[in-house]
Amino acid sequence: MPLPKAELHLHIEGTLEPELAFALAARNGITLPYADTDELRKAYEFTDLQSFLNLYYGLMAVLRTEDDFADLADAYLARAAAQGVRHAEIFFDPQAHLARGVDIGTVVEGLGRALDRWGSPRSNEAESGGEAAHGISTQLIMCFLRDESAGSALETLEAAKPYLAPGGPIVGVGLDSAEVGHPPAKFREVYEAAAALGLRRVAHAGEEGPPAYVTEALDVLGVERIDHGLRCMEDPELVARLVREQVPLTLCPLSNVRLRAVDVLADHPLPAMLDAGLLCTVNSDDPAYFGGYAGDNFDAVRTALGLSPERLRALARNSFTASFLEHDEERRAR
Ligand code: ES4
Ligand code: ZN
Repeated sequence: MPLPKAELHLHIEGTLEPELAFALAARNGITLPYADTDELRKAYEFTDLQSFLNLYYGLMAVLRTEDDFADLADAYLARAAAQGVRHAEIFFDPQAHLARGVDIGTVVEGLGRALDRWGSPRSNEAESGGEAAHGISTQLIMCFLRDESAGSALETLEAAKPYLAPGGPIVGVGLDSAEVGHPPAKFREVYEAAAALGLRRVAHAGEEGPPAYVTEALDVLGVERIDHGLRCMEDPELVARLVREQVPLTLCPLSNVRLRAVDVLADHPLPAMLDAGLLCTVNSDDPAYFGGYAGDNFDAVRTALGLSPERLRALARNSFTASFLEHDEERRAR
C-alpha cells in the first residue's frame, strides 16, 4: 500500500501523456508534428525550464473541449489514486488556453466533471469491484503566466469570477511559467485582488530564479506556500525565516533533475532541507514530462537519497499539513 499523501504541486496540463495527446489530436482533427508516441517521447529532451515550456505549451493544442479536459483530469486522478494520493491541489493555466480560443469555462467545467467523479469514494468503489477504494478530494489553483503582462493576469482573474465563489472549484491563485526576469512584484495588484476575494495564494519561486524572488513572493504577494523554493538554500537568512515561519515548500525532485536544477537525484538538497527544519513536501509538477507521478517521486527520493521510512512518513504528513484542507477534512483524507 503506498503512503497516503496529498499532492500540492501538479500542473494538470503536465499530466498529458503522449498516448492521450495522440487520442485527443485524432478526436479533434489535429495533426501533431510527431509521427507517433515514441517520437513524441523522444522530444522530451529538455535542458532547462524554457525548453520544457515550449513543448508543454505546444502540446496543449490538443485540449479543446470540456470532454478533453475531463479525460485529462480523469487519467491523472486514476494514476494519482493508484499511488496513494488522497487529496490534490491542481494547477491550471487559463491564459495558455485562452490564447488558443479556449475559454476558462470550458477548462473549469471539463476538469470539474472528472474532479466530481473522483471526489466521492463510492463512485470508484463500483469500478474496483466493490473493494474499498478511496476517493480523492481536489481543489483547483488558477495560475497566472509570469511571462505575460500584469494586465492579462487581472483580466484572467476577472474572467474567472463565476468560479471563485466560496465553496466553488477554484480556491486559490498561483504564478508559473518562465521565472527569470519576471519577479513576483510584477503581480502585486492581481494578488491583492485575489486576497480581497478570499483566495489562497501560492507562487513558483526559486526554481530557476534567485532566492530574492522567494522573499518577494512572501512579502509582496503574501503567499502561503512556495512552489519549488529550491534555491532558498543559497541564502541562510532566508532558510532561517522559512523555518521560523514554517512556510511550506512544494518540491518536485524528478522535475529538478529533468530541468537540470540538480545534476542527479543523489545530489538533491532534500535531506539537507529536512535537516534544516524546512517544511518540505514531495510532488510531481508535470509527471507526464518528468518521468513520474507523486508515488514515483517518493520512490525516487527513497532510493537515490536513502531516506528512512520515518522521513518518508514525515514528508507524507507534511503534505497534509501544508494543504489547504481544513482540519476535519485533513483527518478524513489521511
Ligand atoms: C512548470 Cl516546472 C514549471 N515551472 C514553471 N512553470 C511551469 N508550468 C508548468 N510546469
Ligand atoms: Zn510547477
